[in-house]
Amino acid sequence: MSLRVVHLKTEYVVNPLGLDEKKPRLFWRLDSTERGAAQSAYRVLVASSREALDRHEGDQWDSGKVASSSQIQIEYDGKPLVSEGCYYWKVQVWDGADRPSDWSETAFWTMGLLDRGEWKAGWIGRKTEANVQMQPSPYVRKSFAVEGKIQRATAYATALGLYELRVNGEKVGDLFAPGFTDYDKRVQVQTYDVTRLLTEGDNAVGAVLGDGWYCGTVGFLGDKVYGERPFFLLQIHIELADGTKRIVATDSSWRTNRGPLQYSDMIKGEAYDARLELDGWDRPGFDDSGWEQPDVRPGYNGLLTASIEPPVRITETLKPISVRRTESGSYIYDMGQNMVGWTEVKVRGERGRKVTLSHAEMLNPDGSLYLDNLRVAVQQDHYVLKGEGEESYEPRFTFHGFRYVELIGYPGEADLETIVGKVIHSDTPRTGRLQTNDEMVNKLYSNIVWGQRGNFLSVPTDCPQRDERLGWTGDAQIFARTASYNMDVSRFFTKFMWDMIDAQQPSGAFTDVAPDAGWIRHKMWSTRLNWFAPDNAGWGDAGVVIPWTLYLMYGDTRILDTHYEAMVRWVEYLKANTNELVRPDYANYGDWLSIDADTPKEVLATAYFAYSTKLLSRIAGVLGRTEDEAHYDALFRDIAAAFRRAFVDEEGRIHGETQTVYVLALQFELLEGRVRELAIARLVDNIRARGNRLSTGFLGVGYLLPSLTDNGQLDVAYTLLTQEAFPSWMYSIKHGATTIWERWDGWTEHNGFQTPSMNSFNHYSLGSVGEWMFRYMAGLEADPAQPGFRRAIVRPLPGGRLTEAKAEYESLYGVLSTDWKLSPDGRFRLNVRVPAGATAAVFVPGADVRMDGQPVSGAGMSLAIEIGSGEYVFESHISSTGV
Ligand code: RAM
Repeated sequence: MSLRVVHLKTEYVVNPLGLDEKKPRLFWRLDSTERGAAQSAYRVLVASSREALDRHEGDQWDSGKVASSSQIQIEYDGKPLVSEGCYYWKVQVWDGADRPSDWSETAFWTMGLLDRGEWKAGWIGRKTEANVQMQPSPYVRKSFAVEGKIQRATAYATALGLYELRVNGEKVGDLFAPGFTDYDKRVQVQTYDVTRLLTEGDNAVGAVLGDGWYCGTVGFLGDKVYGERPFFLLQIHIELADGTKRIVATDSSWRTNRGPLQYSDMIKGEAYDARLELDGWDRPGFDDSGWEQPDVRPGYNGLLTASIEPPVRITETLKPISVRRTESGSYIYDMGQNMVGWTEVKVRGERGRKVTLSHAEMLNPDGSLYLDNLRVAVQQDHYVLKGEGEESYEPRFTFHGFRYVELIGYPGEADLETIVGKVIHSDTPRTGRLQTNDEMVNKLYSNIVWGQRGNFLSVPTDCPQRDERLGWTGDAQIFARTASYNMDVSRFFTKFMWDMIDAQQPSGAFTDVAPDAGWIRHKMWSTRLNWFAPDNAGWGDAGVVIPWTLYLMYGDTRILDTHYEAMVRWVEYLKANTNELVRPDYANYGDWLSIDADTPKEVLATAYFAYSTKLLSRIAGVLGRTEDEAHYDALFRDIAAAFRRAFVDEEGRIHGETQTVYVLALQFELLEGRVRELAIARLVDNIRARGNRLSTGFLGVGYLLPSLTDNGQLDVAYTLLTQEAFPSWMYSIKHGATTIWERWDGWTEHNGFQTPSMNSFNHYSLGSVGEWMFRYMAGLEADPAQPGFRRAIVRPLPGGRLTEAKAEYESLYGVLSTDWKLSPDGRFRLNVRVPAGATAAVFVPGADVRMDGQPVSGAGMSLAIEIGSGEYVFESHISSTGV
């Protein structure tokens, strides 16, 4: 048998629990050692029991044999799915010669509570303590008995705030649940299989509650943005072997108390007094007679939706690389990496002793922690010892961005074993890897990945250290493509799109920040921050760019369909706010943090208006809305013409004459003919006049190298990539950067640290060059006509000081990779691997192209070699004049 069906996923996840999608989408991969492996047909069976499926009975859905090569985004099309249903499925495929495969292994998914009426539980919380500034974290608990053998037990949990669920002494679930949403509109519900944690007889369930984004500090927006204090909602559905069912739900029969967590705030850190621990509180038999009755909130008007976002987890533990004792007796650790998460400390000492962990990204020249850039954030955690031998502590509802840790008040001698750093982020599986012969380029790529790890935490945040950490949409859209090469962000951005939709204004404007955290609703922008507008060019456009990116990378048409009307509203909003299709100059962010180059805001805003409109036309086309496709294409052309009339002269000069105006005009296809050629020359002249240096900010930087490369300037692109003089990517690396800095001039030899009020050393936006590395340097591109890498366009481009590069991307079909090497004598060798079920069009640079040793006539940069799955070797000869 040549084909094997493997790696079954439902809604992008292996065996997900608690879905609320009525038509979940199914995915599988093919495993084959043969070249050109592809399926010609498939059959999916979905059954309501494992036994039925084992008998090959698709009592829920039998797709029948479907003549199709599709392996991704297969929509379930069977009987209606019911609340709490558990569905088992498997697939059989046929190869090109119509030979059937074996059936795949069985996969499954479960549905959550689909009907609001099924929620019997009440939202429980603990009353605010008088005269306490920062409130202690409530502990809630309940003991209960189960009579009979347990067949299946499922917990559905969420909170307005954060929760850590405990069942019979064990922690259930992940960190920072239920995640950040606009709690006025929706909260995500997590589903857990707790069958093995419950026992016949006595049980206990409990939770620790945190303030989180609901009532703790959110960025610079203050605290209590959504509510006063946290509330918890839980239902455990228990099915006994005899068929009886029972529900354990939060209500007034639970008990609550304060515990050791004195406070725990995202932005202000945590304090934990181990002397106040409630030993055994989460186990049966605990005496809670001294605990209080919780109060039950009247209800909740928002939506309870199945959790979409990938859970937040500790994904790595880092050991410090050095430690130094300061004069004051504290210890300063270097973790060797700017990371996000928290520190765990081991300590032994007398009862009541307080140990403090303080976190910073950089050191001052005198070796002390550089804390100036935190604004009002306090990256400190305090632990009071109980004094009973070795104790260890790590926080729970806060996180920090840091490379250096100061350990204050430590009793005894601290060493490298005393602390570890826990790396925490949304656990989006790694999909991309990239390596070249150039150590600095490799470091740049590493910094880009760390920037993503440091900032994808429930939402794509701008930075992880100061009082900000918000879902800035401009940062997200410019980095989305890079992010989607690095990691599987399908669900992460699907969730974020709901945040954007929830924040979308009645006018149609998409906001700068999502969830908007009350910024607009509470009119904070007009009082506290009056420069804020809800429709910034390059920010609001995320509402179109992100769905398009998910379509390209995952072939996801549902995201386009679901948000189509919202995207139309955005474009129509922009149109209504133009002057003959030119967006006026207004107080927007412009090409944020560009360096010594101010891009006129009306140029930038009109260019982005054109871009969103063009993407919308393409999206309409994908969805088969041909009239809209033509309509928005015509609108795009009109905007482009208006752009040229308003801003471009006959000599190809664009108003503002910054690199960014040229880059956007070229990339968004706003120029034509000779003027276009002249504009390219002007862009190159600008770069050269600056000594081969860039000047782009957040919006220009992502397209800088792509627009140069697309327009015959690959050598200039490579020069910028490896430029080491200020400003450049490599400048930060030369000065020790382990993440991407917010600003090109975050620290310079001449001026030291930039303005502390805005000087993050872990902001991913300027790392959007990662996209170019994958798409152009390594040559791994998605074909929009066959998205999700069903057909890849492989076009590697050697240049500059790079002589070797290899990259892989784990697409939904499996691993696609390139590996190239350019020898000093011009011999070019390229290995390409294409996963089963996918194909590739390979463009080989140079002349005398050979595939697997055989000459291929006509092949090159303008004529592709079409290949199926498998591994291939290409060779060519590149003359000294380049590709
Ligand atoms: C800064 C944020 C973010 C950016 C906005 C305009 O405060 O850090 O990165 O998008 O401003």
